[in-house]
Amino acid sequence: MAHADAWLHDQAALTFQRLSALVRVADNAPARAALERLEQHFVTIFTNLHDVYGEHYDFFYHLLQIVQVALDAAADRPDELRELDQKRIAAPDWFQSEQMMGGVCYVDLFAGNLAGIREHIPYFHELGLTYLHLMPLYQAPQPHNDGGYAVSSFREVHPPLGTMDELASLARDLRANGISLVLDFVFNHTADEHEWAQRALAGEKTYQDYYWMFPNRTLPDQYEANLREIFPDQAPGSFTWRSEIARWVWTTFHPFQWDLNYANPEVFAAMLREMLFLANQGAEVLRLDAVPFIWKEVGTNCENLPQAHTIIRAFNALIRVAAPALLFKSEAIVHPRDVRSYIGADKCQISYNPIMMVALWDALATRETHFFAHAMNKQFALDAGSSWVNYLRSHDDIGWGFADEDAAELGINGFDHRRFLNSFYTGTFPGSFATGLPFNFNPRTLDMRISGTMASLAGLEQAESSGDNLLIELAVRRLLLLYSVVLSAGGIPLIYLGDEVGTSNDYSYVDDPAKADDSRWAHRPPRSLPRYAQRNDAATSAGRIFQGLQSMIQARQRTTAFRAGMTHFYALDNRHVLAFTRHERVLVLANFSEHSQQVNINGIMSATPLIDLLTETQFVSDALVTMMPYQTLWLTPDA
Ligand code: OTU
Repeated sequence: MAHADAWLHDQAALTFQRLSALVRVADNAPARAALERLEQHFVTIFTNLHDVYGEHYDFFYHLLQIVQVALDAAADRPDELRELDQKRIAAPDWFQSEQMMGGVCYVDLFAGNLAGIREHIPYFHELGLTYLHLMPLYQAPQPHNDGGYAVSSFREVHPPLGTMDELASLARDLRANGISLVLDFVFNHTADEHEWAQRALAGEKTYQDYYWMFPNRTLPDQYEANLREIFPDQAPGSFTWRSEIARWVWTTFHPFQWDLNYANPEVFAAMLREMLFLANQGAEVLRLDAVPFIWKEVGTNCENLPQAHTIIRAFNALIRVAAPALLFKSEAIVHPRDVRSYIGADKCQISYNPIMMVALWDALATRETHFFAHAMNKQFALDAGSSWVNYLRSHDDIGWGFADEDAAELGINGFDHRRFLNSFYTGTFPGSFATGLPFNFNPRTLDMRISGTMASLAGLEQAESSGDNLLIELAVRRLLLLYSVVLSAGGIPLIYLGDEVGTSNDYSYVDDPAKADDSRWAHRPPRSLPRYAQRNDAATSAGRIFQGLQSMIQARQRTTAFRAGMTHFYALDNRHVLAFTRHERVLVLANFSEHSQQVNINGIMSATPLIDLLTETQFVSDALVTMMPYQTLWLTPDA
């Protein structure tokens, strides 16, 4: 241990002694257990908080406050969740299981309200879900709230959806049915209607210090010189003038989303309180929204700074004290290096995998899989105790965030390739099957992202409107091909509900003035009654996709080799076919071309006969495997 570390450890031990005499701890067993966990995690808590707040003259006071928040939340934690804590401590790798299967939806769009979600529990079972992410359902400004990502109160559910008590009881019902509730923790910013923002607007200095505020353009101009614009179309710039207080307010996203100032330790304590409140309602995973942006330093782009990681580590350690069952999911849609930097047992245990998501859409457009294999071999493996959430699209746009270095190693020019992908997925590239929409074209950088549902991006929308059965068949196969990779690569697969029955883009958002300028609404369609009604009819595309996906999910859940970890990617001679092995037991082959292909699996999996887990048929092969257009095989030795 370095000298400075040893000094800090000694300080931590001394500090714990002083602090444990000052904190309030209820006189009961659970409170004493929380204090023990505090002692166990104190070095981590102390060193990380000291890193970001140690310079404050009253650091010890803030430390005491923060620790008290954790102990109070531990005391308030319902018994049932304490039992869950014990269960998760005993089996910390639960989320890496092959049983894990995720779904995500907006409460109102999928089921009207929370009561409607409860009624769909049998459906979630039918599909095989064990993880349900209900997108922001909190009180939010109307009608402009960035799809709920501007939160006015983390403690209140948006009234038309239900109440916080209903949410807590839904969490219990879901858990009783083997489904973990995932909620958003939108912690980079609050809505300008949040009480803190309102009090800041009323002139209270304490709350003005919760945010980033400037009397003139001097500092905003200095910061802005290096900032990326996230929504250049709808919300150019990163600061908003508020005449009520004559201040420029930092607003990375929309003007009504105010960035919180984590350089202020009171903000850390206040947000910890909100976070633990949600944990105690029964959320098992909190999705940390917009992680990269939580720390700012002039002269930097204010994304992915070291202190952002320190803050996550401090939150993580405090969670171990107050709500040990809870996991963090990182939402960092940035350069692969930075995506990976937030993941770990001591930071976010799980993370969206935008790296694989982008590589899959790339392979689908190009019919070539070498970039996929190359990028995944560099970027996919994670440390023990963490896992990917593998997905194909979310409620957000798709940005082509692959590493230019990785592309260059294969002779691909990143900038040109992004322009190709944008042209392909908006359907302007000749022969494209996609009907995606542009999102936030930036004329300065020529950057652009894509909106679209699975059905629209993979060609089903176009095929169905042509009525051509062959095209429909190809589109269905493309969808199942993509899911077959997401389900087998390692990590929690996540389906945006509606995609499993092939729902197309919903273009009606253009008629709603509150949504018209944000094409992401095209891929947030309401639950399609007719398509869900067809889900068991194999004569329909909805039925083909649903049944295909359902049986793949069942095959995944029967196969322990699909638990997280140990994925090795191969670059085959045949560039159209993607190949990887799982725990050296299963070989996944996926043909990304609409033509039959032959591949040689010699040297990857030699045992014969093999079983295809998808069709449960025996597969006697020599080294050469013939694959149908867009076919996937999950091959394992016939034991
Ligand atoms: C997230 O996304 C949410 O998923 C969005 O729905 C919100 O609009 C936004 O935060 C603000 O709360 O830029 O285009 O690297 O990429 O946080 C979507 C992270 C986004 C950002 C991400 C953001």
